[in-house]
Amino acid sequence: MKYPILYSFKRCPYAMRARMAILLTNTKCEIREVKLSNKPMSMIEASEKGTVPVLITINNEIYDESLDIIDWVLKRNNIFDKTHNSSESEVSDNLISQFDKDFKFHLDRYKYSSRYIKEEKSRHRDACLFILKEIELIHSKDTWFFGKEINKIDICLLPFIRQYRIADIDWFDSLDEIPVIQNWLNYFLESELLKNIMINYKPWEPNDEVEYFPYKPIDS
Ligand SMILES: N[C@@H](CCC(=O)N[C@@H](CS)C(=O)NCC(=O)O)C(=O)O
Repeated sequence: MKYPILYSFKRCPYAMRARMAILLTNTKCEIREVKLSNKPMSMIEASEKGTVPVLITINNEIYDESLDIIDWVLKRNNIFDKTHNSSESEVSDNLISQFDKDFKFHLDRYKYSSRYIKEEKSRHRDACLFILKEIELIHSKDTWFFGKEINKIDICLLPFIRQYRIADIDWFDSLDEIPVIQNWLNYFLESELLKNIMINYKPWEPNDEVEYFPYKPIDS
């Protein structure tokens, strides 16, 4: 039996969102953990831009953007279909692209400030906070962004907000301007979902025994 192949990296927020979609739809894949400093030749041959995640379907179609992987998975099993309406879908798509552009831009310059201009660190931190404050106002205040059911927006945004917190946990936790975002993130941090996508796989080498993801279905 052949399964899609997923090149992934445990802590990469893009790979995390792809793994969440794969886990929630229970799309069995062969997983290949990538060490970014030593990318497998077969991954570069499939996608020369050299970023994770990369998904190769059993028909040899290549998806090398996390959102395309999520869409491919959802096309086969749209678990989010009935959980939000079309205006929410629009909000969702807009916020996801804002995150991938603006939030990520400032997050990199805040989190990895040594690679950028040091003095600008707090400016980038505040630019991210500004975006989070806007989201605070439109969040359902329920478990997930649009209510009780998890959606694409949750899996796409939360890995980046997690990274933002990790840059300075005490500072993030002491903020009093974004209680809804903090609750949302905390729920995610304590979830089975996060636990089940953060499995330690050793970096893949061509002759290794096949490892599968999901490791086990989410509800077992
Ligand atoms: N737009 C891509 C971005 C993927 C990306 O930048 N992944 C990072 C890891 S978080 C990466 O692979 N970087 C390549 C490297 O560090 O060599 C996506 O959504 O999949």
